[in-house]
Amino acid sequence: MDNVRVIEVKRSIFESNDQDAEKLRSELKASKTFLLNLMSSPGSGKTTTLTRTIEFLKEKYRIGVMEADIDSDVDAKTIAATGVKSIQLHTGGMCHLDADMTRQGIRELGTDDVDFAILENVGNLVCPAEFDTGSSKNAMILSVPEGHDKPLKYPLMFSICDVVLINKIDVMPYFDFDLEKCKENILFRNPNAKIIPICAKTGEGMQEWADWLSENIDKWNS
Ligand SMILES: Nc1nc2c(ncn2[C@@H]2O[C@H](COP(=O)(O)OP(=O)(O)O)[C@@H](O)[C@H]2O)c(=O)[nH]1
Ligand SMILES: [Mg+2]
Repeated sequence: MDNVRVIEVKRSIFESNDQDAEKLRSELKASKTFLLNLMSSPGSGKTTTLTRTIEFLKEKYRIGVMEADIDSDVDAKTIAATGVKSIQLHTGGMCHLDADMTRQGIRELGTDDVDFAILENVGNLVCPAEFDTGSSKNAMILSVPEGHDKPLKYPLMFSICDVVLINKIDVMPYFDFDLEKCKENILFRNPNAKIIPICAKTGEGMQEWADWLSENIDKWNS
């Protein structure tokens, strides 16, 4: 396969990331590009979920994906294989992206032919939650092997997300994971969170997730 484009994104020179994020959000709104910021710990299933999501939505939207990592281009190659536009962002060792780093990625991706842009943020439940990327919506994945207590341990991440996907529900029988307790813990941190249990491996729950995205993308781009 052809090599994907790799962009080295540099840390923001702006003092206020929040202001810069608001600015990026309004630029994206004006260009009718919905940006999803997808976060989670490493290995919880971001790339697998995105691959499935693209299958559901690529006929309806022009999709572009930014894969952020400290190094490597493996995720961008996986996404490129689905046929959508995909670029790799390298963060130079940083454990998150800020709004200006996201803007550098968006510039490379282009917005003229993208109405649904996705940022797969760096795998981490702490730092990415502290930096508004300018996204239209924030989503996170909590996978079953991580445990149902994580909303209690990483409050900020759960409180800033519009939607929480509970992934790997196929392995629930092998783990001491209480789905109801997990939902309760998420809602304790964020009473407005939309919670969708999914299995990225089998596709279970993906229709509900795709419907949630469609509704929000259409609202943003109208
Ligand atoms: N059993 C199971 N494994 C999954 C599921 N989703 C992802 N995985 C596996 O979890 C591992 C990490 O997935 P990946 O998408 O690379 O996670 P990322 O690091 O968050 O992007 C891979 O081996 C996937 O095949 C799922 O729903 N069920
Ligand atoms: Mg990944």
